[in-house]
Amino acid sequence: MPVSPIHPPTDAEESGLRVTERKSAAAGAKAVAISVRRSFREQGLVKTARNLLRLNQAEGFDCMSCAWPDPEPGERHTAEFCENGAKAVAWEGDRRQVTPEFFAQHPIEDLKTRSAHWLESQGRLLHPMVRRGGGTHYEPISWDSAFALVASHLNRLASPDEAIFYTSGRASNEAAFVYQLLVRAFGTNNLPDCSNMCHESTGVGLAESIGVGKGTVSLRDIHEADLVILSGQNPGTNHPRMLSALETAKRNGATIVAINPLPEAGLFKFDNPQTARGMSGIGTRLADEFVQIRSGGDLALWQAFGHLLLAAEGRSPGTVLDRDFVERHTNGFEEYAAHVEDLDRDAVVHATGLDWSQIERVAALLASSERTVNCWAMGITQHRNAVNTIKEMVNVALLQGMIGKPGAGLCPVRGHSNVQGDRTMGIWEQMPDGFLDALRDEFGFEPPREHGYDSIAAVKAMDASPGKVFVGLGGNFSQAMSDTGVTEPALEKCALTVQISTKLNRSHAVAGTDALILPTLGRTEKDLTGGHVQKVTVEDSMSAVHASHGRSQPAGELLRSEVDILCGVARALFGDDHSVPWAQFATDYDRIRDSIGRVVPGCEAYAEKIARSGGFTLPHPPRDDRAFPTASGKAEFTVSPIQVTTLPEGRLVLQSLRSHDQFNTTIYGLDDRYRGIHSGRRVVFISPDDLHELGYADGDRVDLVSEWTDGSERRADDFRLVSYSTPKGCVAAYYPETNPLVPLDSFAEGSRCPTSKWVQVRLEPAHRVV
Ligand SMILES: Nc1nc2c(c(=O)[nH]1)N[C@H]1C(S)=C(S)[C@@H](COP(=O)(O)OP(=O)(O)OC[C@H]3O[C@@H](n4cnc5c(=O)[nH]c(N)nc54)[C@H](O)[C@@H]3O)O[C@H]1N2
Ligand SMILES: Nc1nc2c(c(=O)[nH]1)N[C@H]1C(S)=C(S)[C@@H](COP(=O)(O)OP(=O)(O)OC[C@H]3O[C@@H](n4cnc5c(=O)[nH]c(N)nc54)[C@H](O)[C@@H]3O)O[C@H]1N2
Ligand SMILES: [Mo]
Repeated sequence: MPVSPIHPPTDAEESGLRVTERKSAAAGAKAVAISVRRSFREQGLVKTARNLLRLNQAEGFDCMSCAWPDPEPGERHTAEFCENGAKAVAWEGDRRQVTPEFFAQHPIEDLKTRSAHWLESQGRLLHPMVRRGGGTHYEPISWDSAFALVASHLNRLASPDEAIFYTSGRASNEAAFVYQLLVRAFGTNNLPDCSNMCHESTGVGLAESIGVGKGTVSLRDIHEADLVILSGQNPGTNHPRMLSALETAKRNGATIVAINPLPEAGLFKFDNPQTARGMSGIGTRLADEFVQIRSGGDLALWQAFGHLLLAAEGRSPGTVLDRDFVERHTNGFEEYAAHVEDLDRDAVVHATGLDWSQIERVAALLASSERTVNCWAMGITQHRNAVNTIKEMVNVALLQGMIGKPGAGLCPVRGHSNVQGDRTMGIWEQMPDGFLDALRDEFGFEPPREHGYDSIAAVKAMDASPGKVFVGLGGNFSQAMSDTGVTEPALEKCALTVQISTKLNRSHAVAGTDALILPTLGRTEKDLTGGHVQKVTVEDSMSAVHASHGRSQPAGELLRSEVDILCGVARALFGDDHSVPWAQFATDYDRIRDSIGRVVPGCEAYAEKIARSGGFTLPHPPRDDRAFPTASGKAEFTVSPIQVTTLPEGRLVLQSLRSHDQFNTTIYGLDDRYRGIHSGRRVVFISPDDLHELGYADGDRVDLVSEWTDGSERRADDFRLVSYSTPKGCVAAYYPETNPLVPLDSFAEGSRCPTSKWVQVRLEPAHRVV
């Protein structure tokens, strides 16, 4: 069943696409120059200086570009930000404005022809807008009429489960708490979120193995580690402040191992712009060992590490394993040991594409390490076997007791700045009963117990039965989700779509019959809801919760905070005689925090704790006490088979990833400096061997065709081939251009995270010339 090619609108500048040498170091003076220049252009001089100095300071605002933690208040630099954080701040501080006149000039059909870069580059959304009855244009609407429209649609649904409430990971804890409360008071658990496409596999894998779905380290642990392993992540682009932590670890004598199909610049050398060494380009070398693994080979690799550690322990008993930890704190060691003893070495070499000698070298580093920190991101979570891969990494950590001791632990590196906090606050389609009971006791209504839709189920439901209501608290669902060719029409089948957004994106153009755009304040902006300055709180990748104070002048007078908007919807829906004090929540966020303190585990006395400079860290039993809240009360060793996939002749594995010039679906610009790509995004990175074997040359243009097990095919057309250092058989291209290629049913077992890093494709000569 072939699906017609999808060619989302491309920027005119793409015709100037240039390819140069890739870089082998990240940051440096150029990064600072670029961030400051971009800031000036978008925000002007005064705002730039003010905003950059407040970024990640104790009394400033939390950077929205990633979830990497801040150092202790006394240990922060004057400039605690990175190039990409500065870009995110400048992007939000944009002086350009999307006015009602803009929407009068640009019918929705026109918006649909525009590229992601163009849409977001129009500036900040300023006015609530509505499209009625499938009309051609968005028109202005008052806030009260907008709230009434949402309420009337929701009230008309046959069941609350006909509504879907998506969250992107930027919402503050207060907004997230109010949102899930609104949704559950309405009567559904349909709370899909971006985490479903991101670290869901981590949450599931860690919860099964150690009883808590979050990482076990603090920033200090990274500084004190003697071995840091970076699997499936590109910190130079996506978590640049992590490079400072790695630099500190390195200075303290750590060894760094990077496991990645691509030699990402930030894995090798960091020119820290905060230091003279960095600015002069001398910098700090990072990875001591680069393991250029084939896509999806990580489970096999970690099983081989387990095998080799056990063998090393066998040779010199008492030197490699932490027997005491294994005995006291774990379950299932014998089965695991028997399974990995029997390792199929050929399968490992085939799955990973690595030399056995390199695997042995890294295993020897593990064996001799007293303190290992293991970090990972999307290169691990977005695979079919992601959950088992994470559990396999945990197996190795358990062997050596690398949980709950200084300088060691598991470090999933989160994506969106508050994605972890949103989950803590109840944004999840399957919150446990304890949380729902607490919600009932606090607010006096019975929350629904049946699990709701995750992101995939949401698309299927919208597709299968038209007439639903979709609400997006931030994000860009149409582009973030897999299978664009299914997701977009599914959204368009809705009776109402509501997007609470800061900037224009494609999800505003692929809209329901009725559609609302509700413009909101960003994290950097002063929130004067209720007539006084409000702060919000967020949680970072290491479970530290702290306040964020927006200080800059809002982009427009009509903008409302997310909390205010959600309370407005709730009041229209439930009236003022409701068991939840919506009106008070909207005027005083401390009231929300009081409730958070009583409902959310670990947040007792929330308001007082976040008043402290630097905030507080949520409890984490495995990290704090080596206590494992699993069913057995112990950390679980698990046994997973190694599955080796052999692709048919001429087929490749495609991974979709981020360029240096984007934040998820927000495209800041068309360059990917470290990988040598300029003025274009429709590229495929491919190994010279594959080019040769398939009869193509660097610079050729191809269409990508993905092939799914049911025989269906999906196409994305016109990409330039770029000869690149990537394992044979593994190619890479950017997200979201490649999302049309990821079948909706291609997801990780156990977590249902789309397999954005593993899609079987073939290349065809481009049939369309741009
Ligand atoms: N500037 C910026 N910052 C961001 C974001 C952004 O878009 N821009 N996004 C934020 C979000 S939401 C997230 S989730 C994070 C994403 O941060 P990352 O996870 O770093 O993002 P990706 O670009 O998806 O990169 C995945 C990496 O995994 C590697 N990889 C792919 N397949 C495999 C595999 O099978 N095995 C191994 N070992 N590696 C593999 C790729 O080569 C690539 O280096 O960043 C956050 N921060
Ligand atoms: N193929 C492929 N697909 C992927 C991925 C991949 O690696 N490959 N990665 C996945 C991952 S890890 C993630 S997290 C998702 C991301 O999915 P999303 O979180 O849905 O997408 P974003 O691009 O981060 O959302 C951008 C929009 O958020 C809005 N926004 C920005 N700031 C704010 C704010 O403060 N408040 C509100 N209300 N709105 C705001 C703006 O309107 C902006 O256009 O995508 C996933 N999709
Ligand atoms: Mo993410």
